[in-house]
Amino acid sequence: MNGAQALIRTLADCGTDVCFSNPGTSEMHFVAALDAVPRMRGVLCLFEGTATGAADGFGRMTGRPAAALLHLGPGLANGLANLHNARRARTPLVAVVGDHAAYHKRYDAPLESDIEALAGSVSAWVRRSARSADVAADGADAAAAAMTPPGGIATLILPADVSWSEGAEPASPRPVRLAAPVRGEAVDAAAAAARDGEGCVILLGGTAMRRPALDAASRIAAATGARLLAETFPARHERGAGTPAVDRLSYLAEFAQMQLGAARHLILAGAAEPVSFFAYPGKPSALTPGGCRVTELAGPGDDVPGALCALAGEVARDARPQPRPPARPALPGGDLTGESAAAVIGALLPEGAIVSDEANTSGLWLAGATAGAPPHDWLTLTGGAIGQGLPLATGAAVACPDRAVLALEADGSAMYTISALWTQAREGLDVTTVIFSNRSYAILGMELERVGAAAGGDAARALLDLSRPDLDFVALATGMGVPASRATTAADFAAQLTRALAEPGPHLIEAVVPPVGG
Ligand SMILES: Cc1ncc(C[n+]2csc(CCOP(=O)(O)OP(=O)(O)O)c2C)c(N)n1
Ligand SMILES: [Mg+2]
Repeated sequence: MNGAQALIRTLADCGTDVCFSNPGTSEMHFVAALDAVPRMRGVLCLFEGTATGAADGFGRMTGRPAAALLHLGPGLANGLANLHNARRARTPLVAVVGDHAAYHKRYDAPLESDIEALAGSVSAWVRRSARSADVAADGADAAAAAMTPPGGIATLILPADVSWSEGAEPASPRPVRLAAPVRGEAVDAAAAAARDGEGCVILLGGTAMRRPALDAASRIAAATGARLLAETFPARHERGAGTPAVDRLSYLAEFAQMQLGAARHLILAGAAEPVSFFAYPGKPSALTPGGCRVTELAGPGDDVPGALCALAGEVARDARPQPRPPARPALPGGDLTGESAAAVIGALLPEGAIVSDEANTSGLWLAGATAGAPPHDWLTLTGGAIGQGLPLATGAAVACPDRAVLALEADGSAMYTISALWTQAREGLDVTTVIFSNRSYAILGMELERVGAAAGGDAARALLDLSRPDLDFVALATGMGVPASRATTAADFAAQLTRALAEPGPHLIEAVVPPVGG
């Protein structure tokens, strides 16, 4: 057995049985080994950012790592932005990066580069496999490292000669360390803070954004009057009718400060202390109100659900969770805007849907319009690096073939990784993509003013404008095998979304909307 075959068998044994791939010459033995190990599903992605974003979506939905197969330093570099988002999401993910054979490296052939340096910027674990006899053990270690709480990226650098040399054998899966147990002192300190009632905010993040943690948090809030808020960009938020309601902290620091108000206590449950997304002249970077005491109940690598349940046991023994009642907006008529599109989505969102939200400014109304829709999962742009939404939806659909996946995607962001549509068509994935076509980098128009830059002149505005020519997303999608249509009224949009959700396979709707504030 050669190294590649042993590695792939081992990864599959460890639960890593999908590989989002964009291979090159140095990965050819890995590619060839896929036929020898049919348990590993290779999924072709036409850009590495699509492969890494899809692996992120898969990992967020399954809780186990997908692999991304990348071609040397340049392939890894193309995938880095979505690996950055995956790192922020704390998604378990194994990046397999092919490299030249060891003896070839000293010739400095054109694709030679510092892979370790690139990998180090996003990875919790990096190893270069030295021999085919070791590569399976390296793969097992990589899968375990990716799963080590809170979850992270394990990068295995795979030299071509390690792949092709014989003498390898599969290795067995490694035990994975459990999340750090609940700390009694932290629960006691949080209990004292929570008893401050309305003066206390509990900031939820990571695994606190799902059940059973959400139910425990809701009981604590019901019993004490403490307020629940969530981190701005959670990896995966379980929400909708029957689930306790938790508002997310606003992206805009001004609003986030209002939400935090004059809190005297901030309890962190799986979330970091809140900070402004960017620096703005004369504005604070840290958003914790002055004089507010911060108590960490549980960090991201801790047993966050266990800690919230323990806290509920202390302060909310008899309280019950407060589920959000079912409520859907009525289907609107009239113009198609971000607001009316959100109402249509809220009216039609299927039960069990997975939403990949990169709607950006056009998504302002989505949280409100979908809050009482049937239960669903909401995936957000954890690391702020745009171009995540379409790949993320692709990986989520591979992970959950029985669930409807909805990608709510801003036009500018869509263009970074538009090739994800082709993978959706190739794999027959049930993804409905809504492009919010406002023909602009609208948020940057707002940021131009917020940072206090000189009022945008024509040259500045031209860099934020996506017209001249207008992007034709219907043509782009159909050119990649995804049936598509364009909606310009709320009624069109409702009819097209109804149809897209009812039919299997991928669909795209270009929703032409005016820019927010424009
Ligand atoms: C990888 C990466 N490159 C660039 C940016 C800077 N950036 C932030 S928002 C944005 C434009 C977003 O436009 P669009 O996706 O159309 O959303 P809209 O603002 O129009 O709602 C850009 C270029 C970024 N966040 N990440
Ligand atoms: Mg836009």
